[in-house]
Amino acid sequence: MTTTEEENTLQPVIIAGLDNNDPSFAYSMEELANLVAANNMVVQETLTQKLDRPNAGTYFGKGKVEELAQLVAETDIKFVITNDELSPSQIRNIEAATKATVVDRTGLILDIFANRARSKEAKLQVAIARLKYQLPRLRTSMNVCLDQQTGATGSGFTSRGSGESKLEMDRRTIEKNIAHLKEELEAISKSESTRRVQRDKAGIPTVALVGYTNSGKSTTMNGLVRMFGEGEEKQVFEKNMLFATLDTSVRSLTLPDQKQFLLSDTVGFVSKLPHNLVSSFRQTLAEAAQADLLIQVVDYSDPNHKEMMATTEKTLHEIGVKGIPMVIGYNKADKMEDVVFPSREGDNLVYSARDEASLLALVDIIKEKIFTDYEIHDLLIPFNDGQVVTYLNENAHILSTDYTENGTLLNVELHTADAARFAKYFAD
Ligand SMILES: Nc1nc2c(ncn2[C@@H]2O[C@H](COP(=O)(O)OP(=O)(O)OP(=O)(O)O)[C@@H](O)[C@H]2O)c(=O)[nH]1
Ligand SMILES: [Mg+2]
Repeated sequence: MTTTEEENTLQPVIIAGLDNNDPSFAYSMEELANLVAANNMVVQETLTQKLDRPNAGTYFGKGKVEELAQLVAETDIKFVITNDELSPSQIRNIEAATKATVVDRTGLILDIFANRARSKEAKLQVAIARLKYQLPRLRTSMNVCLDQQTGATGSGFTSRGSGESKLEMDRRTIEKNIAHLKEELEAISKSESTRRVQRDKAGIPTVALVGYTNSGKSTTMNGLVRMFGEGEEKQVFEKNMLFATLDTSVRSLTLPDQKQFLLSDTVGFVSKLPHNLVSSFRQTLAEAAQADLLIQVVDYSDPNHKEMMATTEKTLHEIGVKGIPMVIGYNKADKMEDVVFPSREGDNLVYSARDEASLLALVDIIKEKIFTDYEIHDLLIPFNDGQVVTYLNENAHILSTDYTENGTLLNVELHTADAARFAKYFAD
């Protein structure tokens, strides 16, 4: 199918937003258009209005609502997507005036997440967020949010109509469902957090990849796993789509000098990420909150990358991630002209996740940041204590080996704990 044919089968929508002089307004409308595309719809018309604050009843001013109604009538487009989250009555009022289905930014993002969720945990998290979003909206466009979409190829929202009565649930049922889903999620999360505690105990440092959606987190993870994974061929899902990955995956990496760390890939961010989603995904995002180091992956080739970085910082703040050292990885440098990579700028790196030299440079930075408690010593180990040499070969970085008449002389970089343990062999 050619692109144009594909576009013809996509659900056409109008996107509409209020410009309250926020300098990032144009960017947020662009982002909204990308979210629309991610939900298999296509923006056919764009309507904006300069207004300091939204009208309490109709979001837009009266004249603009009329203009929107006229546009809907002329174009026969069935969906209007707004750039902000609206109140239930605002949605109702615009729907009444335009006869179109109004979906706000939050509803749209929830829909994309619902389509993308694969693991049980992600599905539960999204389901809870959707039900919470729906509670105050019971009498409005509830079935837009309730319909389980059939798959990523489904075009746009399932429209209202025939299924409406079937889908009518009362508030109590929804509340009961939320409670039930939360219990299920908690059961899964409990085992997750136990696993996390066990890892912490093992003292293995953890590094989390964070950043805007589609910036290349999973590609970076897969590259590093290919190079340093421990027989873990398992690659995470990477794709040119928003919110490709909703699950946190953790992989163990061992570097040639035996140093080991855990790398996690986390859900991507977008601006105005719905509050309910953030709270639902808190457990998933805990991986970032408990990391020793964050690598913020940025799509350097995107002209909006500065806004995306601001969005990432804001979201991290919202989910309570603070005080963790962060390195910025300016990714996709291969897509840019005249940019030399890998190139290091302080602790940050301009790189490409598809380039091995880049990934090695990234590993160098990670090493400097997380392996701070290592020391280099000369150790003279009597031949009788051969098991110590074996241990160090497996758990430390041997820089040189000499066989003297008194035993094996090693120049070795080892963990502080091991240094204390083998201090009696020190020869320096
Ligand atoms: N040219 C180029 N493309 C890249 C690079 N890194 C990632 N990509 C592409 O960018 C797209 C998104 O990459 P992902 O790794 O899935 O991005 P992500 O940050 O995990 O995205 P989400 O899971 O959606 O948050 C994919 O099509 C990748 O192949 C790079 O260094 N260069
Ligand atoms: Mg990903």
